[in-house]
Amino acid sequence: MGVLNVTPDSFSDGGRHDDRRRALAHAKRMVDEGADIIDVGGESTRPGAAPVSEAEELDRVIPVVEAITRELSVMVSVDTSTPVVMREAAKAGAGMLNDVRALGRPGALEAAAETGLPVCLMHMQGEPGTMQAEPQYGDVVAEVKAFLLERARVAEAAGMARENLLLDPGFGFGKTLDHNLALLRALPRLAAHGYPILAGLSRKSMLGLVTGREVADRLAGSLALAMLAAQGGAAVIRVHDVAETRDILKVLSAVSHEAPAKE
Ligand code: 7PM
Repeated sequence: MGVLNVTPDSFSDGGRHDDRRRALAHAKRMVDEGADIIDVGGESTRPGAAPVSEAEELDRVIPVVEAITRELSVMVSVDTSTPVVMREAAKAGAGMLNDVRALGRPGALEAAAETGLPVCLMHMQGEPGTMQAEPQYGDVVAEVKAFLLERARVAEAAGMARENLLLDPGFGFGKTLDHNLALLRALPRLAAHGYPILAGLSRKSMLGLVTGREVADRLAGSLALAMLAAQGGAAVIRVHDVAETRDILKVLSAVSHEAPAKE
């Protein structure tokens, strides 16, 4: 899954049309590099980011979903917690919803169920503005797992098919480095419940803490985490650097699937 941010801070100020053209070009590049899914996000979940109005989020996201659906042959995921964006994204051709609030906003459960699309349910402690202030857990693995399984149960009760749900521990969303590492080690136990796991680790601050590197210099660390997540059973890896991640996944796949013995 390739990350496509359509927040104003991610592309320069060339205006709406220019933003959309650049977003489509970036999506095309990631598809050429081997992305199976493009995750379009219009609400910055960055700690301390200003909230975005529904109208603004719709205006940023929907035209880009339409353009990618029209021009490229790839599944479009929409990173949103907003019910009206979920509905409009489905109409615009999205193939999946990705909600960092696990359908927790009023109306989100019903909206997502109506679309009939697969949904990724992610765990977050707190809200983006403040979540990294003082994350606290008794047992982070048990609590994140219980939350995700409960949200899946609620989604199924709202009419969503079990096969249409993905779970994501939400690396970096209200977690210290130790919390993130514990969740990564526990990925096989989360995957054992049978839901496909989505893991987003690319360029995250845990890599800054471990390597001391700035966001732009976290590629090697991101690839190591992608490899570990895939080995831990993640079905979808959300990344910025698609070509490089494709390569490491090919290497992992080659090692994992032993060729049939030759006569
Ligand atoms: C600042 C902080 C900017 C965090 C961007 C982010 C995930 C996601 C994001 C994830 C799922 C990022 C994040 N991360 N959706 N959306 N899982 N499902 O690093 O880990 O891209 S935004």
